Amino acid sequence: MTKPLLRALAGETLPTPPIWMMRQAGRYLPEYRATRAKAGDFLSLCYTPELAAEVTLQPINRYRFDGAILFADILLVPQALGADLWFVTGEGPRLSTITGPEGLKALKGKDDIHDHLAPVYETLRIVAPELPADTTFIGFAGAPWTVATYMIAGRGTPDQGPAHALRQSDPATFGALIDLITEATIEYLSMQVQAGAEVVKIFDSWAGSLKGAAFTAYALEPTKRIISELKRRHPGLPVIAFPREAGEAYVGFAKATGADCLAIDNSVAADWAAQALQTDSCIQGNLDPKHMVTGGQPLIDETRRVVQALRGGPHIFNLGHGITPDADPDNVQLMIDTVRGG
Ligand code: 1CP
Repeated sequence: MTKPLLRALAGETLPTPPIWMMRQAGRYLPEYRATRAKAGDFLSLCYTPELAAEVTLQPINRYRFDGAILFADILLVPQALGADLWFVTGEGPRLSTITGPEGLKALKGKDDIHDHLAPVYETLRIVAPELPADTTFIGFAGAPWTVATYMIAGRGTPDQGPAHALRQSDPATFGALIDLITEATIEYLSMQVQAGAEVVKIFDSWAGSLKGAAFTAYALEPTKRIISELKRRHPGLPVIAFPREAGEAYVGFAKATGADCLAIDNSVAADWAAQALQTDSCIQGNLDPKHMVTGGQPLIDETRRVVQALRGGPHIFNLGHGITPDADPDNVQLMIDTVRGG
Protein backbone atom coordinates (compact mmCIF):
# COMPACT_ATOMS: atom_id res chain seq x y z
CA MET A 1 0.00 0.00 0.00
CA THR A 2 1.66 3.16 -1.12
CA LYS A 3 -0.95 5.87 -0.94
CA PRO A 4 -0.02 8.03 2.09
CA LEU A 5 -3.63 8.65 3.13
CA LEU A 6 -4.42 4.93 3.16
CA ARG A 7 -1.24 4.27 5.12
CA ALA A 8 -2.23 6.75 7.81
CA LEU A 9 -5.70 5.20 7.95
CA ALA A 10 -4.10 1.79 8.41
CA GLY A 11 -2.39 3.17 11.52
CA GLU A 12 1.03 4.15 10.19
CA THR A 13 2.82 7.16 11.65
CA LEU A 14 4.30 8.97 8.65
CA PRO A 15 7.10 11.56 8.75
CA THR A 16 4.84 13.99 6.84
CA PRO A 17 1.08 13.66 7.34
CA PRO A 18 -1.07 13.31 4.21
CA ILE A 19 -3.26 16.37 3.57
CA TRP A 20 -6.69 17.16 2.22
CA MET A 21 -9.18 19.84 3.14
CA MET A 22 -12.91 19.82 3.92
CA ARG A 23 -14.80 21.73 1.15
CA GLN A 24 -11.61 21.75 -0.90
CA ALA A 25 -13.75 22.01 -4.05
CA GLY A 26 -15.59 25.21 -3.27
CA ARG A 27 -16.28 28.82 -3.85
CA TYR A 28 -12.84 30.11 -2.73
CA LEU A 29 -11.48 28.66 -6.02
CA PRO A 30 -12.05 30.72 -9.20
CA GLU A 31 -12.12 27.52 -11.29
CA TYR A 32 -14.95 26.16 -9.09
CA ARG A 33 -16.95 29.36 -9.52
CA ALA A 34 -16.50 29.10 -13.29
CA THR A 35 -17.72 25.48 -13.44
CA ARG A 36 -20.58 26.24 -11.11
CA ALA A 37 -21.65 29.13 -13.35
CA LYS A 38 -21.61 26.70 -16.27
CA ALA A 39 -23.83 24.29 -14.32
CA GLY A 40 -26.25 27.12 -13.44
CA ASP A 41 -26.93 26.17 -9.85
CA PHE A 42 -25.47 24.03 -7.09
CA LEU A 43 -27.77 21.02 -7.46
CA SER A 44 -27.27 20.89 -11.23
CA LEU A 45 -23.54 20.81 -10.51
CA CYS A 46 -24.03 17.86 -8.13
CA TYR A 47 -26.16 15.95 -10.66
CA THR A 48 -24.06 16.58 -13.80
CA PRO A 49 -21.35 13.91 -13.53
CA GLU A 50 -18.88 15.51 -15.98
CA LEU A 51 -19.02 18.83 -14.10
CA ALA A 52 -19.03 17.28 -10.63
CA ALA A 53 -15.98 15.24 -11.68
CA GLU A 54 -14.31 18.39 -12.96
CA VAL A 55 -14.70 20.22 -9.63
CA THR A 56 -13.66 17.11 -7.65
CA LEU A 57 -10.38 17.16 -9.59
CA GLN A 58 -9.75 20.93 -9.48
CA PRO A 59 -8.12 21.03 -6.01
CA ILE A 60 -6.08 17.93 -6.88
CA ASN A 61 -4.74 19.54 -10.03
CA ARG A 62 -4.00 22.81 -8.26
CA TYR A 63 -2.54 21.55 -4.96
CA ARG A 64 -1.82 17.84 -5.29
CA PHE A 65 -3.73 17.01 -2.11
CA ASP A 66 -3.36 13.41 -0.91
CA GLY A 67 -7.12 12.94 -0.89
CA ALA A 68 -9.84 13.81 -3.40
CA ILE A 69 -13.37 14.04 -1.98
CA LEU A 70 -16.35 13.29 -4.16
CA PHE A 71 -18.26 16.45 -5.06
CA ALA A 72 -21.84 16.00 -3.87
CA ASP A 73 -23.81 17.03 -0.77
CA ILE A 74 -25.19 15.30 2.31
CA LEU A 75 -28.67 16.56 1.38
CA LEU A 76 -28.88 14.46 -1.80
CA VAL A 77 -29.93 11.49 0.35
CA PRO A 78 -33.08 13.19 1.70
CA GLN A 79 -33.93 14.19 -1.86
CA ALA A 80 -33.43 10.59 -3.03
CA LEU A 81 -35.80 9.54 -0.24
CA GLY A 82 -38.45 11.85 -1.68
CA ALA A 83 -37.95 15.14 0.18
CA ASP A 84 -38.11 18.35 -1.83
CA LEU A 85 -34.75 20.14 -1.85
CA TRP A 86 -33.70 23.50 -3.19
CA PHE A 87 -31.02 26.08 -2.43
CA VAL A 88 -31.77 29.73 -1.77
CA THR A 89 -28.87 31.87 -3.02
CA GLY A 90 -27.02 33.50 -0.15
CA GLU A 91 -29.02 31.57 2.44
CA GLY A 92 -28.59 27.83 2.05
CA PRO A 93 -30.66 24.67 1.68
CA ARG A 94 -34.43 24.37 2.02
CA LEU A 95 -36.33 21.07 2.26
CA SER A 96 -39.88 19.93 2.81
CA THR A 97 -40.31 19.23 6.53
CA ILE A 98 -41.15 16.10 8.51
CA THR A 99 -43.30 16.87 11.51
CA GLY A 100 -44.96 13.53 12.23
CA PRO A 101 -45.79 10.01 11.02
CA GLU A 102 -47.41 11.15 7.74
CA GLY A 103 -44.22 12.85 6.59
CA LEU A 104 -42.26 9.73 7.35
CA LYS A 105 -44.77 7.46 5.55
CA ALA A 106 -44.48 9.57 2.39
CA LEU A 107 -40.77 8.79 2.06
CA LYS A 108 -39.35 6.09 -0.19
CA GLY A 109 -37.59 2.92 1.01
CA LYS A 110 -33.86 2.48 1.47
CA ASP A 111 -33.51 0.55 -1.78
CA ASP A 112 -35.39 3.11 -3.88
CA ILE A 113 -32.69 5.78 -3.81
CA HIS A 114 -30.33 4.58 -6.51
CA ASP A 115 -32.06 5.92 -9.63
CA HIS A 116 -31.95 9.37 -8.13
CA LEU A 117 -28.33 9.01 -7.00
CA ALA A 118 -27.06 7.36 -10.20
CA PRO A 119 -25.33 10.60 -11.37
CA VAL A 120 -23.28 10.59 -8.14
CA TYR A 121 -22.11 7.05 -8.81
CA GLU A 122 -21.25 8.12 -12.34
CA THR A 123 -19.13 11.01 -10.96
CA LEU A 124 -17.15 8.46 -8.94
CA ARG A 125 -16.61 6.28 -11.99
CA ILE A 126 -15.34 9.26 -13.99
CA VAL A 127 -12.99 10.54 -11.29
CA ALA A 128 -11.46 7.27 -10.04
CA PRO A 129 -9.32 6.48 -13.12
CA GLU A 130 -8.29 10.15 -13.47
CA LEU A 131 -6.62 10.48 -10.07
CA PRO A 132 -2.85 10.50 -9.67
CA ALA A 133 -1.54 7.14 -8.43
CA ASP A 134 -0.83 8.41 -4.92
CA THR A 135 -4.18 10.20 -4.41
CA THR A 136 -6.89 8.52 -2.33
CA PHE A 137 -10.55 8.86 -3.31
CA ILE A 138 -12.91 9.70 -0.45
CA GLY A 139 -16.68 9.12 -0.61
CA PHE A 140 -19.01 10.52 2.03
CA ALA A 141 -22.48 10.88 3.47
CA GLY A 142 -24.07 12.80 6.30
CA ALA A 143 -24.64 10.92 9.55
CA PRO A 144 -28.30 10.09 10.27
CA TRP A 145 -28.71 12.67 13.05
CA THR A 146 -27.29 15.53 10.97
CA VAL A 147 -29.34 14.56 7.91
CA ALA A 148 -32.46 14.22 10.10
CA THR A 149 -31.99 17.75 11.48
CA TYR A 150 -32.36 19.14 7.95
CA MET A 151 -35.27 16.81 7.04
CA ILE A 152 -37.21 17.79 10.16
CA ALA A 153 -36.54 21.55 10.17
CA GLY A 154 -36.43 21.97 6.40
CA ARG A 155 -33.27 24.06 6.71
CA GLY A 156 -30.09 24.59 8.72
CA THR A 157 -30.80 25.80 12.25
CA PRO A 158 -28.46 27.22 14.89
CA ASP A 159 -29.48 24.75 17.61
CA GLN A 160 -31.28 21.93 15.74
CA GLY A 161 -34.34 22.84 17.82
CA PRO A 162 -37.02 21.23 15.63
CA ALA A 163 -35.17 17.88 15.56
CA HIS A 164 -34.71 17.90 19.33
CA ALA A 165 -38.40 18.73 19.74
CA LEU A 166 -39.54 15.82 17.54
CA ARG A 167 -37.08 13.47 19.26
CA GLN A 168 -38.81 14.28 22.55
CA SER A 169 -42.44 14.63 21.44
CA ASP A 170 -42.62 11.70 18.98
CA PRO A 171 -39.72 9.32 19.62
CA ALA A 172 -41.31 6.60 17.43
CA THR A 173 -41.39 8.78 14.31
CA PHE A 174 -37.99 10.23 15.10
CA GLY A 175 -36.45 6.79 15.69
CA ALA A 176 -37.97 5.40 12.48
CA LEU A 177 -36.56 8.34 10.53
CA ILE A 178 -33.08 7.75 11.98
CA ASP A 179 -33.39 4.05 11.06
CA LEU A 180 -34.44 4.83 7.50
CA ILE A 181 -31.59 7.29 6.97
CA THR A 182 -29.15 4.80 8.53
CA GLU A 183 -30.25 2.05 6.14
CA ALA A 184 -30.30 4.33 3.07
CA THR A 185 -26.84 5.62 3.98
CA ILE A 186 -25.46 2.07 4.11
CA GLU A 187 -26.82 1.42 0.59
CA TYR A 188 -25.57 4.78 -0.70
CA LEU A 189 -22.04 4.43 0.70
CA SER A 190 -21.83 0.83 -0.42
CA MET A 191 -22.60 1.94 -3.99
CA GLN A 192 -19.98 4.70 -3.68
CA VAL A 193 -17.39 2.05 -2.78
CA GLN A 194 -18.43 -0.10 -5.73
CA ALA A 195 -18.09 2.96 -7.99
CA GLY A 196 -14.54 3.77 -6.82
CA ALA A 197 -14.44 5.34 -3.34
CA GLU A 198 -11.51 3.93 -1.35
CA VAL A 199 -12.47 5.49 1.99
CA VAL A 200 -15.74 6.88 3.26
CA LYS A 201 -16.32 9.73 5.68
CA ILE A 202 -19.44 10.17 7.79
CA PHE A 203 -20.18 13.84 8.54
CA ASP A 204 -22.08 14.36 11.79
CA SER A 205 -21.84 18.14 11.72
CA TRP A 206 -24.43 18.64 14.46
CA ALA A 207 -23.38 15.78 16.79
CA GLY A 208 -22.32 18.35 19.38
CA SER A 209 -25.91 19.24 20.21
CA LEU A 210 -26.65 15.69 21.39
CA LYS A 211 -25.62 14.96 24.98
CA GLY A 212 -25.34 11.86 27.13
CA ALA A 213 -27.75 9.03 26.29
CA ALA A 214 -29.08 10.94 23.26
CA PHE A 215 -25.54 11.20 21.85
CA THR A 216 -25.11 7.45 22.30
CA ALA A 217 -28.48 6.61 20.74
CA TYR A 218 -28.47 9.01 17.79
CA ALA A 219 -24.82 9.86 17.01
CA LEU A 220 -22.79 6.86 18.14
CA GLU A 221 -25.17 3.95 17.48
CA PRO A 222 -26.21 4.82 13.89
CA THR A 223 -22.58 5.49 12.95
CA LYS A 224 -21.59 2.15 14.47
CA ARG A 225 -24.34 0.39 12.50
CA ILE A 226 -23.26 2.00 9.24
CA ILE A 227 -19.60 1.17 9.79
CA SER A 228 -20.13 -2.44 10.82
CA GLU A 229 -22.39 -3.19 7.84
CA LEU A 230 -20.03 -1.42 5.39
CA LYS A 231 -17.06 -3.35 6.72
CA ARG A 232 -19.02 -6.60 6.48
CA ARG A 233 -19.75 -5.88 2.81
CA HIS A 234 -16.36 -4.35 2.00
CA PRO A 235 -13.73 -5.93 4.26
CA GLY A 236 -10.86 -3.58 5.01
CA LEU A 237 -12.74 -0.42 3.94
CA PRO A 238 -11.37 2.47 6.01
CA VAL A 239 -13.93 4.85 7.55
CA ILE A 240 -13.46 8.37 8.91
CA ALA A 241 -16.02 9.54 11.47
CA PHE A 242 -16.62 13.23 12.22
CA PRO A 243 -18.89 13.74 15.23
CA ARG A 244 -18.26 17.48 15.12
CA GLU A 245 -18.11 19.34 18.45
CA ALA A 246 -18.56 16.11 20.41
CA GLY A 247 -16.01 17.42 22.97
CA GLU A 248 -15.41 14.84 25.70
CA ALA A 249 -17.61 12.37 23.77
CA TYR A 250 -14.83 12.07 21.18
CA VAL A 251 -13.11 9.84 23.75
CA GLY A 252 -13.77 6.21 22.88
CA PHE A 253 -15.86 7.10 19.81
CA ALA A 254 -13.53 5.44 17.28
CA LYS A 255 -13.31 2.23 19.30
CA ALA A 256 -17.05 2.10 19.96
CA THR A 257 -18.05 2.68 16.32
CA GLY A 258 -15.20 0.84 14.58
CA ALA A 259 -14.03 4.01 12.80
CA ASP A 260 -10.42 3.90 11.61
CA CYS A 261 -10.02 7.64 11.92
CA LEU A 262 -11.61 10.32 14.04
CA ALA A 263 -11.85 13.78 12.47
CA ILE A 264 -11.69 16.52 15.10
CA ASP A 265 -13.02 20.05 14.91
CA ASN A 266 -10.96 23.05 15.92
CA SER A 267 -12.54 23.42 19.35
CA VAL A 268 -10.41 20.42 20.39
CA ALA A 269 -6.78 20.97 21.42
CA ALA A 270 -4.51 18.91 19.17
CA ASP A 271 -2.18 17.96 22.04
CA TRP A 272 -5.16 16.72 24.08
CA ALA A 273 -6.29 14.67 21.04
CA ALA A 274 -2.79 13.15 20.83
CA GLN A 275 -3.11 11.92 24.41
CA ALA A 276 -6.80 11.07 24.62
CA LEU A 277 -7.73 9.93 21.11
CA GLN A 278 -4.73 9.09 18.94
CA THR A 279 -3.96 5.93 20.92
CA ASP A 280 -7.26 4.49 19.56
CA SER A 281 -7.21 5.59 15.93
CA CYS A 282 -5.79 7.85 13.28
CA ILE A 283 -6.67 11.52 13.89
CA GLN A 284 -7.72 13.95 11.15
CA GLY A 285 -7.57 17.67 11.70
CA ASN A 286 -7.68 20.33 12.90
CA LEU A 287 -6.40 23.73 11.79
CA ASP A 288 -8.95 26.51 12.29
CA PRO A 289 -10.31 27.38 8.81
CA LYS A 290 -10.07 31.11 9.65
CA HIS A 291 -6.32 30.87 8.91
CA MET A 292 -7.19 30.23 5.27
CA VAL A 293 -8.65 33.74 5.27
CA THR A 294 -6.06 35.55 7.38
CA GLY A 295 -2.81 33.75 6.39
CA GLY A 296 0.64 35.04 7.33
CA GLN A 297 2.83 33.93 10.23
CA PRO A 298 -0.11 32.83 12.44
CA LEU A 299 -1.10 30.35 9.71
CA ILE A 300 2.46 28.97 9.62
CA ASP A 301 2.72 28.81 13.43
CA GLU A 302 -0.65 27.11 13.92
CA THR A 303 -0.04 24.62 11.08
CA ARG A 304 3.29 23.65 12.66
CA ARG A 305 1.68 23.38 16.08
CA VAL A 306 -0.98 20.91 14.81
CA VAL A 307 1.61 18.82 12.93
CA GLN A 308 3.92 18.81 15.97
CA ALA A 309 1.17 17.86 18.42
CA LEU A 310 0.02 14.87 16.36
CA ARG A 311 3.35 13.66 14.96
CA GLY A 312 3.62 10.77 17.43
CA GLY A 313 0.83 8.75 15.81
CA PRO A 314 -1.21 8.32 12.64
CA HIS A 315 -2.40 11.75 11.43
CA ILE A 316 -4.16 13.18 8.38
CA PHE A 317 -3.74 16.94 8.23
CA ASN A 318 -7.01 18.82 7.59
CA LEU A 319 -8.97 21.81 8.78
CA GLY A 320 -11.34 21.58 11.76
CA HIS A 321 -14.26 22.39 9.44
CA GLY A 322 -14.80 23.41 5.81
CA ILE A 323 -12.80 26.14 4.10
CA THR A 324 -14.94 29.27 3.66
CA PRO A 325 -15.68 31.12 0.40
CA ASP A 326 -13.67 34.17 1.54
CA ALA A 327 -10.44 32.12 1.89
CA ASP A 328 -7.37 33.03 -0.19
CA PRO A 329 -6.17 30.17 -2.44
CA ASP A 330 -2.56 31.26 -1.76
CA ASN A 331 -3.03 30.54 1.95
CA VAL A 332 -3.94 26.95 1.11
CA GLN A 333 -0.61 26.61 -0.71
CA LEU A 334 1.18 28.15 2.27
CA MET A 335 -0.47 25.62 4.60
CA ILE A 336 0.57 22.72 2.34
CA ASP A 337 4.14 24.01 2.00
CA THR A 338 4.35 24.36 5.78
CA VAL A 339 3.11 20.81 6.40
CA ARG A 340 5.34 19.29 3.72
CA GLY A 341 8.35 21.53 4.20
CA GLY A 342 8.46 21.73 8.00
O1 1CP B 1 -22.93 27.67 -3.47
C1 1CP B 1 -22.32 26.61 -3.53
O2 1CP B 1 -21.50 26.34 -4.42
C2 1CP B 1 -22.71 25.64 -2.49
C3 1CP B 1 -21.83 25.50 -1.33
C4 1CP B 1 -21.76 24.00 -1.04
C5 1CP B 1 -20.71 23.14 -1.40
C6 1CP B 1 -19.42 23.48 -2.09
C7 1CP B 1 -22.78 23.23 -0.43
C8 1CP B 1 -24.11 23.69 0.02
N1 1CP B 1 -22.35 21.92 -0.41
C9 1CP B 1 -21.10 21.82 -0.98
C10 1CP B 1 -20.35 20.57 -1.21
C11 1CP B 1 -20.17 19.66 -0.08
N2 1CP B 1 -20.96 19.59 1.04
C12 1CP B 1 -19.18 18.67 0.00
C13 1CP B 1 -18.25 18.37 -1.17
C14 1CP B 1 -16.91 17.95 -1.00
C15 1CP B 1 -15.90 18.90 -0.40
O3 1CP B 1 -15.72 18.86 0.84
O4 1CP B 1 -15.23 19.61 -1.15
C16 1CP B 1 -19.34 18.04 1.25
C17 1CP B 1 -18.48 16.96 1.86
C18 1CP B 1 -20.46 18.62 1.88
C19 1CP B 1 -21.00 18.18 3.18
C20 1CP B 1 -22.08 18.96 3.83
N3 1CP B 1 -23.15 19.61 3.27
C21 1CP B 1 -22.22 19.05 5.23
C22 1CP B 1 -21.31 18.35 6.22
C23 1CP B 1 -20.03 19.07 6.41
C24 1CP B 1 -20.12 20.44 7.07
O5 1CP B 1 -19.82 21.41 6.38
O6 1CP B 1 -20.46 20.49 8.26
C25 1CP B 1 -23.36 19.82 5.50
C26 1CP B 1 -23.90 20.20 6.87
C27 1CP B 1 -23.94 20.17 4.26
C28 1CP B 1 -25.21 20.91 4.04
C29 1CP B 1 -24.94 22.12 3.23
N4 1CP B 1 -24.73 22.09 1.88
C30 1CP B 1 -24.44 23.34 1.42
C31 1CP B 1 -24.48 24.22 2.55
C32 1CP B 1 -24.25 25.70 2.48
C33 1CP B 1 -24.76 23.43 3.68
C34 1CP B 1 -24.87 23.90 5.13
C35 1CP B 1 -26.23 24.43 5.36
C36 1CP B 1 -26.53 25.00 6.73
O7 1CP B 1 -26.54 24.29 7.74
O8 1CP B 1 -26.84 26.19 6.76
